[in-house]
Amino acid sequence: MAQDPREKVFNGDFSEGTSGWFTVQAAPVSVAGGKLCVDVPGGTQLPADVIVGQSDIWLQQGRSYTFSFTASANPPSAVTARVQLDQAPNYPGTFSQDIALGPEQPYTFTFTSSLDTDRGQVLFLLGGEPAPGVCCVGGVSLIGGDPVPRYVPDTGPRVRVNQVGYLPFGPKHATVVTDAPGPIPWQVNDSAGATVASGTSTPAGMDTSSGQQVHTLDFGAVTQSGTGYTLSVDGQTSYPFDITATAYDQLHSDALRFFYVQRSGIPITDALAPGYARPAGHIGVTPNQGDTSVPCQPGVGDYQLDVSGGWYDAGDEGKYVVNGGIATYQLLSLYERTLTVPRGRLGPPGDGDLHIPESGNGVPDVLDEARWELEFLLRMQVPAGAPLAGMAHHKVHDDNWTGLPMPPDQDPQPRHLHPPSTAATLNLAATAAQGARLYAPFDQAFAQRCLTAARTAWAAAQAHQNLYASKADATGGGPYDDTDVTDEFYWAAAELFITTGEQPFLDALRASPYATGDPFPPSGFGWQQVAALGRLDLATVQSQLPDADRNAARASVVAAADRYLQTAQGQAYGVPLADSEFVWGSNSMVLDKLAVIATAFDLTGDQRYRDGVLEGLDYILGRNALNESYVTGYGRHNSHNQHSRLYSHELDPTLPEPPAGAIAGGANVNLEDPKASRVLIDRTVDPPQRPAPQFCYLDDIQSWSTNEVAINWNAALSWVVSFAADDQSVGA
Ligand code: 9MR
Repeated sequence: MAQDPREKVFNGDFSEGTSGWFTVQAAPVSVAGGKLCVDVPGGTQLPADVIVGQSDIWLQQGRSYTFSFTASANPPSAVTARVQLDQAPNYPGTFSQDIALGPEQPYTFTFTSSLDTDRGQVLFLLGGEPAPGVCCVGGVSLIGGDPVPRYVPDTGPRVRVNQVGYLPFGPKHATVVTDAPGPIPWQVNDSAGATVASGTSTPAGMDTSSGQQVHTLDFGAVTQSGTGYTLSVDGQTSYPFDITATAYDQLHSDALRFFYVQRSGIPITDALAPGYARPAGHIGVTPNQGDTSVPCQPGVGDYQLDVSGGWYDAGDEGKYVVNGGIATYQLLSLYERTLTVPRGRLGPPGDGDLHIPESGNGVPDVLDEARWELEFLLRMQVPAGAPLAGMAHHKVHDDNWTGLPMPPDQDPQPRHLHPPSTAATLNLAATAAQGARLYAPFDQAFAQRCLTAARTAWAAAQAHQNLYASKADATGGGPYDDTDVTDEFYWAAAELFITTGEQPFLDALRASPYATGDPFPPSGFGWQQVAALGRLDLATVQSQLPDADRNAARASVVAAADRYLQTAQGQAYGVPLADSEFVWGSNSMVLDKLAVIATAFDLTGDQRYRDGVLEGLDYILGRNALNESYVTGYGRHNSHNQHSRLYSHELDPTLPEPPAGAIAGGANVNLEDPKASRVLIDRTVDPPQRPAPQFCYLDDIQSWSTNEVAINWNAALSWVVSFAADDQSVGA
């Protein structure tokens, strides 16, 4: 049934689980049949000690509201239904009703709001009872006031370009939203307004990823460097863009510098990151309860580990070996690529490139930054003598979710080591093996430590091949669950073989399902699909791999790149994603596919691949349905409210925005957070209407499923932008 457009409560029938609802001391026991039931502890003092509630309720002063719900309590108990302002310390109310609750019964009340706010709350206060019990609420509805205005994104001009810039001799494509049935004229103007090129568009019909009628156009003929170009077509003028060989230079270092400000266990200084200074997080100083001596979860082990350091994963302050693994790999790979494909424009990665604490130590900064995480990954290994010795703990994070903002040094949550997993262990084996060969010229002892840890991890994973992290282990941190680790085995075997040349690792590669299967799935690679990482390295890194195997590996990379390019060619916005692939972290899926395409360029020198990479970046930087550059600080209209406990400027203006160069997760058709679900799905029609894939995005700090920052996403951005910035042939 279509929802009343004046409905103010989201998910009042709990059809989306507890999404949008919060609880205080009320432990959910079931969400079924349109209602939520919670355990209410006995012996609390005040009604407000135990709460089921919802925030962000829009109330208009002087308007009438009907508040209805069904509720029950067993044993019978006194509860209070309340509508109030979400403002400490008094939380002024506009409606409050005490109810003697027993068997399930419907309730309806009307009231006139004395509040005028979009920060209202609907609450059930369940505390103050001597005995424990179970309370249920369902069908919660607050109808009144004006209909909630539908969210309309600010998509700016209908001409969509890469807002950062194009390389002088690279491809230059744009997309225009228009119903025009036939080709229409376009002009590129320079910053003085002079027309430097013109042509006509190509109608592309209905673009299903955006639900728009679009044309595409190609202004590749413009090769003259300059700033402030615009593209005019169909009476619309694009956001300005540059044409310059340096288009990606600053982004290249900013994307990598993101990792320094995400560091745990070290103070961030203003000298190195102006505006981002903060004390060290999780170094065993109260109120922190970690990470220098973190106990295992009950039943996992009776030891503590020093797991300080590393990077905070994302907008949360958890640290996950699985995601730390792929992010470390990509930074190391960015460096390792330069050993076989010597840098062009950028010159070799150097010491001092990134202005980090280790700058000046004689080691390229990108290796120092990756080592910050690799040292943490090594600390996550179960020590000798303990059960599952040699495995890696899957993750360490807060026991409960904290609110936003949360400066890392102020996080009061206890933290625990979660059970070891085969996937984490193989992430450790792979990255430590990769590190062993890359750090050897700089620090032989560290390289040796890495190799020993990698071998130990590999052996432990062989002995425990199916310890899977649970999808349900998602309170206070993400699950990073994975029940297929054949790809992790393949990746680890590849890295160990490349580093050591030893036969057992080659045997493991040849025995893997990926020896014949394709490690490049249509959706590309990512933290859950890592066989591609092994294959890319087998194809590109010098090793004792027999020529026939290397040639086959190379052919598979090129074949995958061809498939990804084909997907991009089917999209009027040039993005290498199928419509079904706009899921959580979709921008990283774009970038990871671009890394495969870029590797095909390295292997073949075929310009089509290089162009494909650059066109893919156009999507990330503004040539998309939302006219959004997904990278903070880059492009006229860019994402800057990403979900983060560190950069919560949207909630507290004294805090910074995410640093320039931070990429947002991107469009996610599954809209897996209450903010995006509430704002983007139109429930006033039956069935509820979901936006087209590209519109499933919100630059809002609460939309973690479309708009978070994350280390694996910035690692992908860093890798691809390093490729783009370095290209000499198009940038001359
Ligand atoms: O990137 C992860 C995405 O692929 C998953 O679908 C999602 C839900 O499990 O989790 C994402 O990772 C998040 C992690 O669980 C916790 N830290 C923030 C990560 C980025 O949103």
